Amino acid sequence: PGDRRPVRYPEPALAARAARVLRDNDTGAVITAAPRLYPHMWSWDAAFISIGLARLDVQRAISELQTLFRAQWRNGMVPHIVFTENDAYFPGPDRWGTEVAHDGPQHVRTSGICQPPVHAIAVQRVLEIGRRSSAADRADAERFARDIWPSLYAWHRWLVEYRTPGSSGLIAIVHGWESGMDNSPRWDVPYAAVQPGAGLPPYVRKDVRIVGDPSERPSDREYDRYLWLIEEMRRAGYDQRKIVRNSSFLVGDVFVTALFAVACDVLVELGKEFGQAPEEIADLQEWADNARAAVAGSCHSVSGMARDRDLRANRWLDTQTVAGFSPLLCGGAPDEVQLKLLSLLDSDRWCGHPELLAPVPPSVSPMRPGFNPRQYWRGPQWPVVVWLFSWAFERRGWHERARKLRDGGVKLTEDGSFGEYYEPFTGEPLGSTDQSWTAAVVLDWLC
Ligand code: 2M8
Repeated sequence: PGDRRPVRYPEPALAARAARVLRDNDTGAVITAAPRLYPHMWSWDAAFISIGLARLDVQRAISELQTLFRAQWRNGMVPHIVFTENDAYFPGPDRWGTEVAHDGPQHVRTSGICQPPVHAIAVQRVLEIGRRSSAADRADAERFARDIWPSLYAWHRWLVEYRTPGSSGLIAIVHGWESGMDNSPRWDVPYAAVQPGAGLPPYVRKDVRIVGDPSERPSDREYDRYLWLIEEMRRAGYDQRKIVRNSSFLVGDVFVTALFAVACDVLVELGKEFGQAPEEIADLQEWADNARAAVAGSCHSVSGMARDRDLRANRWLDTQTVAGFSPLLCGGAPDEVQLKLLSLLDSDRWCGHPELLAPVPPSVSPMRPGFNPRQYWRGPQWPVVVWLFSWAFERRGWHERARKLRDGGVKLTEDGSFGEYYEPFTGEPLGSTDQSWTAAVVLDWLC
């Protein structure tokens, strides 16, 4: 495919633009996830943002992660949003009402759910970059990695203690937002069972006013369910045991589980290096093994693709999305399954689809029914997802594959708009532009 977009920045100019996006989105206290659509700190966005920031200013990268972890709940949960004063986003802190929770932080307002545990990966990356920088950056990054480790351990322990119900071993989410892939078709079946009650307080969406074309966002029907789940949790006082027991949505998330496994591996490496408690390192090793086994155990016998599990209905969810490639992130699947997944990833159903502008995995295969090239997590390509696979492939020693994904990611984003997500055939940026995590992963690729 030729170039379907008018503007194409050479790499140095693209890096300069990415750096400017991060600077412009800096409120002084946090880098917001996006200038208008997401005017707060999001948990997994902050992790990716810190990786990009480290290329510009190691100190600033460190303080971003410190800000997120200062909002960590006393039980260990890292909340999915740390709110700023801005009120342009819904649902904001009043709707969440996490003040009713016993475990919430006192000094800052947060949401009451979590997001994928990619933070250890970010800490290790900031450390690597800091070490290649000045002597002062090296010393700061090392001190930071040592000091934040117990908080990362507590976060991982929370996921194991509260979020591994049932026998699948998968980490459970209680809201599609916890997956980070909000309206992915992965969640259509479990969401169909969520019946918003008559007690759902009225609300007005703000996202559709900001994104020009509302069809790029989830539907109102989907939002009713998102808001209903929050209502259930608020009524349960954000008591995790009650939520996991009763909420109308409880799904073992295979992508979160794979990220957890590899993040535990990273924490083991950091823990050994910085002399952390051996029994905690042993816990992490065990959690990584269990999570990897759960991911491998979810693979479909024919396609090889990893599956989520609806823990309310007790059944596997066979919807095929990019999350099906989760075993490639963390390893642990039998060789024949891994080979099957790699050839599927290369095939015309995924990265090898002849019409793609950039050969990186879309959120849903263009060959699947229900694929929608413009709709959020139902088809577009997401640069952060590409970054995760390229990072994991590099770590696994698959350098050529990692390089191809990185090159594809740069091709996707070289229009310099830093879209939240991209239409896979035309490369049109969709959702928000100047999205911080897109700028951040581009910086990491280019520097
Ligand atoms: C999107 O999610 C938020 C809710 O958390 C939203 O749509 O309002 C997702 O893409 C999520 O993964 C991301 O962290 C967040 C901020 O970029 O936006």
